[in-house]
Amino acid sequence: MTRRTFLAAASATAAGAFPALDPPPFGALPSARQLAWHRLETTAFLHFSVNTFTGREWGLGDEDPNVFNPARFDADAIVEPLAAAGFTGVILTAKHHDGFCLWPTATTAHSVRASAWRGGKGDVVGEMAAAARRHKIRFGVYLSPWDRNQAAYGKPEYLAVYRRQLTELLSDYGPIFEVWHDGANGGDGYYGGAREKRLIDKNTYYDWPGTWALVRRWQPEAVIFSDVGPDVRWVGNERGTAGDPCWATYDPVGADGGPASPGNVREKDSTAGTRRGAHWLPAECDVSIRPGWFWHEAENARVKTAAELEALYFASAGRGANLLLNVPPNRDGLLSSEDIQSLEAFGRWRRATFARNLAAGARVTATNTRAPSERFGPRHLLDGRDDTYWATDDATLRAEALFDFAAPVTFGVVRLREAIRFGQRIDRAAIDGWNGADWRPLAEATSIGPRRLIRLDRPVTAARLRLRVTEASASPVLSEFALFSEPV
Ligand code: FUL
Repeated sequence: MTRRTFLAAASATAAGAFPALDPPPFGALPSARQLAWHRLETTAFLHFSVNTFTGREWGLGDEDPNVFNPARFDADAIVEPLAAAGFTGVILTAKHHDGFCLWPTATTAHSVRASAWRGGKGDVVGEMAAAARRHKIRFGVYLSPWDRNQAAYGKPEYLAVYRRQLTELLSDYGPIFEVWHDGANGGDGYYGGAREKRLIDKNTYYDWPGTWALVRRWQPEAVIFSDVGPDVRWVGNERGTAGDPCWATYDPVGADGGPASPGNVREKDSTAGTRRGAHWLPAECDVSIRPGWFWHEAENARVKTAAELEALYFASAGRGANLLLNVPPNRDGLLSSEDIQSLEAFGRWRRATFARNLAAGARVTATNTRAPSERFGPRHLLDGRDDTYWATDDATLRAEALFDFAAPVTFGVVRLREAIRFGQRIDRAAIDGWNGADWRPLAEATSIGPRRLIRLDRPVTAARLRLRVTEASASPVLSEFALFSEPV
């Protein structure tokens, strides 16, 4: 092969064809299922159960299944506004702590089968999964480990029930992208009429490794979420905000400093993660569009505005986490108009803001580029692809990329991405604008990872910009530099 054709082939096949040329990976690395999850960026949560009808947040487990009667339930009408606003998946509470199952499970009578809704023939899980497929977004399930209805809860027998429920959900409804294991575990409940308090040992009761093996067996591509992963971690708060920095690596520690497990984690560590941690365990920011997780009439006037959703987006997805926004269906089995209005306005803002990378036409040079430059040059920052990147020599940790524009650009948002399959390498970066005489600092960022969004206080106009990697733990490997302008 001549040098020319060799280089052409090398840059055409970005991933792995000539691994000897690639930067050596640094630290913990994402799995293929985690890489796919990172791309989802924003997904939606649907809290829906007997609580929707009783007004509670945590049902006791003694609810009459007949209270669940969403007369106008329409899965497409729920999914459509979410998909239109850029949510790439939905996670449904197939069972919340009250134990009421939204699918006709064989494991308990406490399900939609016992409800008057559709004469006991309804299946919320099946209809939501099908609607998600029709709207080309992913479908995931929340299955509460805590079950305040089950007589067996707290005894060894319950584990088999939980695993059968999980198996039904993972084998009967097509591809599942995420399985959500909540951390709330044990306490007062109905428990088949015992009405008592039952506590469990959070570290041992569920034999989590064995339960997770079931997920891998039935849905090998699904990510598993819990306080401790193993694929995706809770961000440590329910406000929807990641830390700054928010590292994708994390070594969870139990609340008491011992081993961690779902429901037993030192929450304050989860928000920032662990720099140089041994596990790639990125954060997910779950937050509700309303004060509560379930729909309550009294909260119709307290739905977050589009401006609040935008701020949440910057504080979660903008710091490299994923946003999991809860939009709870109401008693009709639909989203309320207040929620839909906020979603629509948020979606309009997203489309208008991120439609076009204003830096795409810039001429770009760099202080250092790894050889061969055709393959690793800084132009890859602007090509809109996530499989190509600018990389420097192994020993070069600090480097700059310079962007020259034919005409000045006005922007208010900057987006940076690392090529995370090589690990999270950059510790700090800065962006400066040339004002004709000097470089003026515009913005700084710590962790970047799959995505870092910087929203400037006010729009800036410049014809020359500089991106500086000021601190890195390994030679920087960046796949994107993008500029955007928010609609006024
Ligand atoms: C918590 C639960 O207790 C809430 O009800 C809700 O489901 C939230 C997402 O997780 O731990």
